[in-house]
Amino acid sequence: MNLAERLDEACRTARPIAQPTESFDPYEVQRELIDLRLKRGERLTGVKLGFTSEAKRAQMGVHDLILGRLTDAMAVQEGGTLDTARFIHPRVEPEVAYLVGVGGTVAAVAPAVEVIDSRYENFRFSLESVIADNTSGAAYVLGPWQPYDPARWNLGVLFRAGGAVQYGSTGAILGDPRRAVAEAARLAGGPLEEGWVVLAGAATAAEPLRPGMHVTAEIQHLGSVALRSI
Ligand code: OOG
Repeated sequence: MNLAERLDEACRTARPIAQPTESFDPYEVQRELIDLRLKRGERLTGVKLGFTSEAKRAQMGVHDLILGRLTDAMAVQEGGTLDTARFIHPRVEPEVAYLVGVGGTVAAVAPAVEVIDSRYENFRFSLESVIADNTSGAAYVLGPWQPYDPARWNLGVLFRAGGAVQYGSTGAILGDPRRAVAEAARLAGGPLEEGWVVLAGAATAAEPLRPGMHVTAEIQHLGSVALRSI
């Protein structure tokens, strides 16, 4: 099996794989991996950025922006329940989501929680191998869309995951999270489609997602989003 097929199987069976030893083009493997999913009937719903905050770069020891793809199979309903048995070693992180409007503009903004789950053993990877693995993307939940106000970009974030509480700010994401849409279009190698979601990257370090947790991300002026795990 090639790397895309190994990653796809790891994702479907929730069994991690070893780091690749062959050489590969990271975004090309990611494209092959997403193609396998689209062939099974999944639909693209947007993109996600990774390592946009210093908290995440420091946690994972990686120092470049990365882009992954979102599909409808990854979307979880607000307030919904996620079965952790579907994943290998899932983690959750608070994010800001943007809704892409006409011509790559920002149509709306929402609080979001992303579930990441590296398909590699011990959640360890190189920049190249995490890109191939669709940047650890596993699931996401969006709160209600709010009108986008460009003046309100540096907003406080309160993140609760089980007993863990973290504080952050949306200003920690690329300095100003509006840059996320421009960076996402650049890394995607083309314009973002109207109606797509852009997850701008975590505002804090990720927390492990275990069964029986209540996870909430509350963003100043934007409201909150919740998720439960079993
Ligand atoms: C890679 C994904 C990072 C973020 O928000 O920074 C990411 C990982 O940490 O496994 O999604």
